[in-house]
Amino acid sequence: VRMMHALRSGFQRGELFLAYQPQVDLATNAAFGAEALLRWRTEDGRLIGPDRFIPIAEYSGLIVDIGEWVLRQALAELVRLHAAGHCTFTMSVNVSQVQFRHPHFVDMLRRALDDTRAPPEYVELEITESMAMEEPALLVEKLAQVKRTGVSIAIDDFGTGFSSLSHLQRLQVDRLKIDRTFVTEITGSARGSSIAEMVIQLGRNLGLSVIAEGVEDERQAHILRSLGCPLAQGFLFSRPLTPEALVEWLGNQG
Ligand code: G
Ligand code: G
Ligand code: MN
Ligand code: NA
Repeated sequence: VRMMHALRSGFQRGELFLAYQPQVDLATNAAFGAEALLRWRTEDGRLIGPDRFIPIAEYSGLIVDIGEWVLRQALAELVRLHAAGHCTFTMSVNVSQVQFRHPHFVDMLRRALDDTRAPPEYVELEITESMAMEEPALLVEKLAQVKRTGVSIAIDDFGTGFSSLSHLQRLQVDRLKIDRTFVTEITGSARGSSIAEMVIQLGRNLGLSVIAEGVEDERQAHILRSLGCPLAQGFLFSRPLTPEALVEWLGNQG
């Protein structure tokens, strides 16, 4: 309860900010986009990660306002990046299930796109695999509405849930994100690499884009390339960056 109050006042005081982690094409290592990641710098200077405060934001309902702020912030950054000459850059934004289920979610998305003048075709929303498995009929319809705004959809943490093939086919998703745990296991156990391999294969068979997350070293990148994984993000390429550092990092990429 104390953290909930601290989060509410911290949010109002502007203590939340976004970090942007570049996403790259594995064939060339060139960045094509970034994922916006939420951070909380508290009054006393501590940095708190989303894993700790998103559940509280969801439980308290604060996530609806925070999520709208995150979306608008990320869309505004996308517009700045395009204006700075990175005109095909994409922006991925995480969406909580509480936020997504809110009856006004699609209206909120449309207004945010209109107000910021962000081009929807360069915007991706990330929903988790556990969300993608729930309430099939409602979800299919809502995703269809979201897709009509022009944004694309990625399934985050893919491989941790149990999406059936037929269910996945009914959802209008565009991309699967291989969960970091399967990337970590790729150099070790055969089973770890087989899950990553399965997701890459699944993406190919269903005509979906695939991105590996949490890529930390060259060995992992090499194996992913050999498995035919097209895209990646992780510390090997870059940590999440401030907007200024992202622009500088993109400049240094040449
Ligand atoms: O990189 P990081 O440790 O910040 O991410 C931890 C988790 O928090 C990830 O699962 C990520 O998807 C989630 N996350 C990061 N930013 C946001 C956000 O803006 N909204 C929501 N709902 N989840 C986020
Ligand atoms: O949305 P998602 O849960 O996938 O968020 C990605 C999380 O993983 C964020 O917390 C981000 O900071 C973190 N992350 C990004 N790249 C790496 C990496 O290479 N290694 C590890 N351990 N974490 C990473
Ligand atoms: Mn994510
Ligand atoms: Na993830």
